[in-house]
Amino acid sequence: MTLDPAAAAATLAQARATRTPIRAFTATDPVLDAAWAYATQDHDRAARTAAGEVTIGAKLGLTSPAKQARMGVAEPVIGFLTDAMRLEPGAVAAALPRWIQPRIEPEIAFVLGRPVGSRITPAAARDAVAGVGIAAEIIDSRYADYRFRFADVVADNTSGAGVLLGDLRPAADLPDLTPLRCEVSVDGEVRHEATGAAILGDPYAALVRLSHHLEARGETLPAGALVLAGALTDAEPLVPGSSYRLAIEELGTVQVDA
Ligand code: 0L1
Ligand code: MG
Repeated sequence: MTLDPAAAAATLAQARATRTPIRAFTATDPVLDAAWAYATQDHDRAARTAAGEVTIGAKLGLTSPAKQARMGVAEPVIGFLTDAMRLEPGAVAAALPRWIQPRIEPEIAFVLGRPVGSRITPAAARDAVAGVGIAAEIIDSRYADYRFRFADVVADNTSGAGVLLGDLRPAADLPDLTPLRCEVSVDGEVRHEATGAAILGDPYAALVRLSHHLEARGETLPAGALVLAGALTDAEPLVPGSSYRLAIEELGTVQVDA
């Protein structure tokens, strides 16, 4: 019998709370599918809501070839963001002990100017965004050594752990995000480079994809919701004492001292 999604969500919550990584569920149950995975994620979200967390938006993951290749999952994944995940850059060092194996990655962030709940075109996706900015996402897989398959990582809320948002610019100022250059440096050394096109060919395509997901689930994100379009590059492990600089042309930088 397939593992109960409520039980899987509880196991993941326990892993998070005790900072003890677990084995991927698909290692013992390889037929677990997307429906099971999103049902598990929904249980996790309901438990967090019951504990007082407020959903503030959504995140896409594995939207770039660099991340798909590295993680061995060839399909984008979608998770949720809550207010408890928002962090200021100066708070990261103190927060490190709450994670198992944290990594940091550069993202393009959108703040919606109007609700999104049904399928939209790329042009409508641009029109739906009020503000665009750089974000640093902290991911922290609850699976040992980040070994998982599609269903596992979706169930684990796509490894979501923290979000640091840089300054926002009016989206109308930046109609084309594809050429913007991104650079990730660790302790002054450039480790990763990409452009906005790394995200599904166009970061706004991530919002189109999210709109399909929301419509299928009968869910709407309101104006003001935060959407992370996915990492432009591979992630870097957060090592205590190291400094991280994530920069995207026209969008600014996020600087983190771990
Ligand atoms: O936000 C992301 O790109 C993470 C998706 C999950 C895969 C991972 O843990 O890197
Ligand atoms: Mg990410």
